[in-house]
Amino acid sequence: MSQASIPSHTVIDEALSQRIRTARHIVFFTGAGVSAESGIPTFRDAQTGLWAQFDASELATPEAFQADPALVWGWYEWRRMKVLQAQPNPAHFAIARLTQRFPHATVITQNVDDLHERAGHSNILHLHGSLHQPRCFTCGVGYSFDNEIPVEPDYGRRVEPPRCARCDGLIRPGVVWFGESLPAQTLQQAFDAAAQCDVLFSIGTSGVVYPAAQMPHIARDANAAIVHINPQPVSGIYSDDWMLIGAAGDLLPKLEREVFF
Ligand code: BJW
Ligand code: ZN
Repeated sequence: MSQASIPSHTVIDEALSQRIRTARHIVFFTGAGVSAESGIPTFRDAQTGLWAQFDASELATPEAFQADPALVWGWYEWRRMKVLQAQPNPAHFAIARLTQRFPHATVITQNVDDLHERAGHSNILHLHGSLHQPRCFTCGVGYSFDNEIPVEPDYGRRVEPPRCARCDGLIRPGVVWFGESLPAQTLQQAFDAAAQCDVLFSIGTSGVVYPAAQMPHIARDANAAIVHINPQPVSGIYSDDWMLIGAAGDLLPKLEREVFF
């Protein structure tokens, strides 16, 4: 097996169907592309991605938050409001249905939205945290949005972050910024699932952010079938991988129909 620029498997063939039907443990590893069809912007898509419009170093690092907490908090509140107004799409629902078909299924997401949960799946491994679970920057205690009046979804608006009830520190978004460690237990559970699965779907991710991007490599090393689903070919594909080109919201229901009906 070798790294390949042109993948040899590009359709849902009988070999893939067999691998899926006989799998005991399946992993769905998802990225921003899975929520794109719900209207949530990705990060690195050329025209529409967040990093095409915003500077990651000014918004997605602990240093950025310390330098200008209201800028960072306002931007994340804008994104949280977009998610609250969005609905899960056919990809989220297909993943939730497909997980029911296997003795073991693990959903590992890099996404900070809650659209997998709202599609009916309760036990999601969130590698990069959640927009919905902020915490104190100083002491780490969780903060509840329960009584908050949402801010307008205006991405230019600065919003002062709330204060911690315990130590009066600033409340920060509950996401994992560049240079920060991922939640250790969640990461270990994800590594374990990748190492034990028979098929890993890598869906809607550019696969450039580590350590999350290790998941397909760990699964491949354990002889799992790797299936990439993306409208464009992703880098780091191996010759034995499947690369299904298209939108997750189209391809996952199609795959479900072709493999199981
Ligand atoms: C569709 C679709 C449709 C569109 N259907 N598909 C050099 C080498 C290696 C590593 C490093 C390095 N320098 C620094 C690092 C470490 C760094 C890293 O990996 N950087 C790389 C970018 C180079 N990693 C970290 O810092 C991590 N921590 C860490 O390593 O700790 C140890 C450490 C300590 C001290 C110093 C250094 C290291 C933490 C990473 C945290 C990432 N955080 C973000 C932001 C979260 C908060 C927020 O939401 O604002 O997480 S970055 C951003 O990227 C976000 C995402 O979860 C993550 C991955 O993006 P994703 O999901 O792949 O989205 P895109 O936009 O990239 O791709 C979307 C894809 O969807 C595209 O392919 C489209 O084609 C496709 N698509 N429509 C299906 N309809
Ligand atoms: Zn505190």
